[in-house]
Amino acid sequence: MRKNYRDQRLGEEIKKIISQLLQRELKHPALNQGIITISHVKSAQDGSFATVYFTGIGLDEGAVIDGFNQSKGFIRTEIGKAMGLRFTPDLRFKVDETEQYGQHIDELISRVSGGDSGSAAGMTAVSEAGMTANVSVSEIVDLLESYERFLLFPHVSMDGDTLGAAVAICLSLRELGKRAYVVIDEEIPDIIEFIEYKTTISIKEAEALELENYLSILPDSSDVSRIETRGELFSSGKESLCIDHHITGNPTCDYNIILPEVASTCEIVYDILTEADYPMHEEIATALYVGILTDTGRFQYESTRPQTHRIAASLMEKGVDVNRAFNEVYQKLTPSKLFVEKELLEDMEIFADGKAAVGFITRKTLDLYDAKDADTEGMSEKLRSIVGVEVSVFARELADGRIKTSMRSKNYFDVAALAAKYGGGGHIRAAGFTSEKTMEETLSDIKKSIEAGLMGDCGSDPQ
Ligand SMILES: [Mn+2]
Repeated sequence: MRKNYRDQRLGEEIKKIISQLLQRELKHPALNQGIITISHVKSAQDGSFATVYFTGIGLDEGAVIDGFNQSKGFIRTEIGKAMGLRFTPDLRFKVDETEQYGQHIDELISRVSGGDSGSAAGMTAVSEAGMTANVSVSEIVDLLESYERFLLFPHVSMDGDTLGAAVAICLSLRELGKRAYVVIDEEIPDIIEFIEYKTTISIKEAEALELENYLSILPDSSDVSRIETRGELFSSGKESLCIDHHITGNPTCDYNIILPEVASTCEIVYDILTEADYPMHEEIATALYVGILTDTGRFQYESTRPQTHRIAASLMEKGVDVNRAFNEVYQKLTPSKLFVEKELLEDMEIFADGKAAVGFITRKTLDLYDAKDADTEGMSEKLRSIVGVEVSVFARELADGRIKTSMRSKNYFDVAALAAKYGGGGHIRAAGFTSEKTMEETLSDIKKSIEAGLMGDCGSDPQ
């Protein structure tokens, strides 16, 4: 019995992790064509493999299975990391054709078509995109009105959008005389620390508060497992509200507003606070602005809408110091990082007639400059940005000696397909894998593959 229970738990864990990856990291085009729901995961008796059953509306099922298989290496690595497994089961992907299938589909259809998309006038930006929202902006205003106590929970690996949204709601509610706190259990990243505005408390502090009948709010994620250690606190609220812009098939809160067409959660929060006519002073506006700034890559990602700029303009009118925000977020280069970059550029190689660039960083280099792994962030993008380069590879040595590569492409090369050959995965334009080989071997293998790929199977120059 014990074993069965464990297998079941394993299946549940895997389901949760893949569902989460589907919302964020898995950007394989076949996995983004509709709403894919992982219905259940069955783990084999001996734990050697697990079968992942999925459902969804309007899916090209064959393509979804291919997409999953191509991303399998990445998915398994993430499962291994999340669960601390020495051996991660192999994964098989199947369409869920059991009786439950019809039920899931009905559920999904009602969620997609039944949501109240008709929010109040003036909410055009949000309501246009509001097909998966199951509560309207004005219903959320009513919900906020009906509570006096609030806890806000930014997701783990905190970013500007989740923190900005939480802080903005918190400050605005406080202006109204309500009690609100942002509960965190990790350090705030340096670059967004300045929008904290004394809103955050620890789990312990939250537990010490008298917070009867509070509303739990989850900004920028619809998956409660993304708040990890704060889960219990979250679920002890009377009700829960999720405000998010990631595609999901599994909203888990009592009230959900999920608008995948919107570039950032902070834009949705802007609409809510505006609709409610709640206070939006300079600090609130700054928190929202930083969320929008970071989630749109400084208004450069294709998710950026005209309305994104209109909201940003309106926030500026409320006093946002855009130059300060820029300096706080983007002018924090450390000497260590720059020295590491110097080493990268010194050994960088451009090959395949200038269409590919490769660079690497060893442990020795990191130690030499007292640099952290995070200091190598953005290096594959840097290599890709070279004129004429279509595909870039950045390899770094992990603390355990393995080699982690990240690959990027510009226009046509499918790096996800290439990564899959090495047991990795990712998106067409951003993918990676981890290798047990030496740095030299890894780089020489990947260079050969890229040269071959540029001529054939991974995509060739359409010209
Ligand atoms: Mn976001």
